[in-house]
Amino acid sequence: VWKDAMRDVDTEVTSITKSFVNHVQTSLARQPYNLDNLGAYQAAALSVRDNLLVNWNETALQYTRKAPKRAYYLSLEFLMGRTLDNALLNLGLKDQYSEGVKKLGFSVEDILDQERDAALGNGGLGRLAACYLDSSASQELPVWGYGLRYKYGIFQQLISPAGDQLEAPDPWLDNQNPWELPRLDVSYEIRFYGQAERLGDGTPRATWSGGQEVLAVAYDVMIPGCYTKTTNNLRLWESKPKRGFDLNSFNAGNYEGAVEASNSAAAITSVLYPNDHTTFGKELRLKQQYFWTAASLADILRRFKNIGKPITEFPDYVAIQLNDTHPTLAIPELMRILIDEEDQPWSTAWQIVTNTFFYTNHTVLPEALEKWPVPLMEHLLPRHMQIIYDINLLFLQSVEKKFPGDRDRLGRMSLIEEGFPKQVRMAYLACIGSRKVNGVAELHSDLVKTTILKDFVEFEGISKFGNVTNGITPRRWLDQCNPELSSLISSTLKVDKAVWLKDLTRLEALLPFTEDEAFRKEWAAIKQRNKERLAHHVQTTLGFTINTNAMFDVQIKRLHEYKRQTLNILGVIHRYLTLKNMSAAEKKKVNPRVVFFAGKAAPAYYIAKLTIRLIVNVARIINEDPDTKDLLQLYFLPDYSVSLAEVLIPASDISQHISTAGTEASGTSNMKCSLTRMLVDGANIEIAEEVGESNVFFFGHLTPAVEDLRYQHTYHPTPIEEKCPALANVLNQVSAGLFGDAHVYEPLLNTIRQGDHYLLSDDFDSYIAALAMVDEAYLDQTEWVKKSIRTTAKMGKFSSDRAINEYAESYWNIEAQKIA
Ligand code: 26Q
Repeated sequence: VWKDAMRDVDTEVTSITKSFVNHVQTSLARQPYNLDNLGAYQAAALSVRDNLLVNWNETALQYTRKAPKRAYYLSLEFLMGRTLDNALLNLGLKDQYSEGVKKLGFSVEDILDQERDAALGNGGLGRLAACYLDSSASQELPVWGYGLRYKYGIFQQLISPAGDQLEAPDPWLDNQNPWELPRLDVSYEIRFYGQAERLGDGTPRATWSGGQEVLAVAYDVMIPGCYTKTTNNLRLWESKPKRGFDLNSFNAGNYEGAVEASNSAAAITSVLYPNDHTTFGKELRLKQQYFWTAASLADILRRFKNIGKPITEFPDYVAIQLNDTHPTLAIPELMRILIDEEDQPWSTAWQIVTNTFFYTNHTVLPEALEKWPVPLMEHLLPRHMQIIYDINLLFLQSVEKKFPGDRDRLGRMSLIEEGFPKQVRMAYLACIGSRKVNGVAELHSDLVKTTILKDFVEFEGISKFGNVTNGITPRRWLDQCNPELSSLISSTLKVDKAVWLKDLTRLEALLPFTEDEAFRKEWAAIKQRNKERLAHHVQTTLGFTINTNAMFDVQIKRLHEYKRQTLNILGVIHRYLTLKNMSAAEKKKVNPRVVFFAGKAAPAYYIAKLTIRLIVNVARIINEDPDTKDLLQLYFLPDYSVSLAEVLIPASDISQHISTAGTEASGTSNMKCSLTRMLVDGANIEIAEEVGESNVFFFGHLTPAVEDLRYQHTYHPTPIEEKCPALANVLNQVSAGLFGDAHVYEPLLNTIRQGDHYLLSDDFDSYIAALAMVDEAYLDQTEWVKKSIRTTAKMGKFSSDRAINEYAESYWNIEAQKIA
């Protein structure tokens, strides 16, 4: 255990206050006596950083000395959130720092609250990457992350008076970032455009010259493990012009022209693309992808070369995980390096590549599979386009050999989709260029194998395709955001959190305590205080007064049609209309409910934005209605973030995961909310397997039915009035202007009336029935608390430690390294 008897807390507190004051004076150049909270945060962060640096240096040194096989996690998104609290907890220094800053007249909560989120991600995929970094370090695995240092993270969401989402920039680096270490000495030149010419000397080699060259400069972020010295690295690249400005234009008096190239270089890492699932074909996005993969590969190769082994042994020292198809250009880029620069034969190069990469798929929605126009690729990356054509030719030849004469199959499997323009299918390239391919939940991985990559399973064999069910880090999502629950667990189990936080299956030992009344009371009291904490937060930030004696019902995730926030809001309206028709006596039996929504919509996603507007305007009417406001409240909390999630999740009684069956790859907020998720999709099924079906509320059609239902919608449509009168009534009320804006919502409502691709009309009745069962269950508070305890007790499987160990063992073949 980390907290051994050698540590003397008093001495630690003294040295903390000393280092704090020292940073105030020397790093911040300020006086300790009139320091504000922001200054105190900066001093505390710099002081903690000193601790991390020692471990980080030692970890790096040991990896260099021992040269174990390492894994690299390539992700365009790392949704890290705040760092200080997490670092203090992982170092086991939270109490000491709280004590130290208190002595200096500060409160640790106020200091922690000064930090801005590092929001370099859209949602699930980016947060997963952050959880995996925490788990890798905590499991002492030699894993580095590679990403981009965006100047602007995910946009800040504002809600206009009319209820529309507005976007504002997120200049998160404005106050300086104490957690990053600029490595101006680590940089690479990255080429774009230019000409590629094959040597035509009987080798596959070519030259690539001309075009634009941009510098990639490294910024390192320390990733501390929990109760271990291991402190890994997240390396983020910033783009910079190779030269400051073009002297010729400058001297000719063309000042704008002189800085044009340098501006276009800096633009590459200026902003995170705020779209999940769509928007392909944008040149700047493709530039980001190449810039980042090329810089990361150059860095990995340089490190490998320092070991002094032949290049053919590269896969024995390096595993590279592709987080979705975003880094797929790494495959042709490594081919280019091996062939053009290392002079390897094609087959050797392909052997190395296909033993190095691993590809994780995060979606089976066909419209979300990444494709890039061939003309754009040819223009931006001419050499890579040649290589992709060569890969495709050899690949299709081998397919033809296995399935002679099957022209359809060749067309289906080609890396190039025919059309105007032709497009490169990135998922297929990632698949054939990788050692293994995985989905992110059992159901999803089965769908990958039977739908989008079916032909590839038939060609390459099933053993290449696997599953690693997603996980979340219990450090942030239990210990950090719910400290009271964490202490209750430790004291009840009589096990230090240093143990159970790193082996979450130990929570099973809580099961017998479901029968312990005192324990249940304490469990419920903590939930109540978490609700009050959320209510206080909403009161101070938005000015709303929330009924904390109600059930808290949350749906917190990106806005997307497939996630069906619309089903939820239409359900809320149904509840409202039902309440309006109730007698006073009937109302007495109703349990009050507060419904929270939070989440961002992609700025160009019209239907998703309209859903937000509907939620906001329904909330206005409902929350003001004297007939119902004690029994039903509705809030849209703007600007959902990791930090807001840390307040919302511990306060939730029930969370809604209600995507159309087969559409949500996994979901991860379903693992974070303490109780009850709904619908048979993604990882929900595995969650139910673990916690027991009596502790979740399933409803709706299952995945196999979806295709048939959609066929019916298209060829034998039934009017909604007939099929689902309750839903028809709700839609009509919205159309009639019950929530204002009579005509505004028609495009949204029409997605249900016509086509109904996400099957709201098929699932609405059973959704309402499931909500009624939730109400019913909530009335029996004793049984409800038992459900809550059982769910938490059985969450062990969903620790990201389990997931990362599966990657380490079954994919990367890397081992834990003890840092002495
Ligand atoms: C790609 C190309 C161009 C522009 C944007 C994109 C892009 C960006 C982000 C495409 C997809 C994303 C993010 C996807 C995402 O978050 N997927 C979610 O991943 C989670 C972790 O595996 C799963 O739990 C969710 O089910 C899945 O939706």
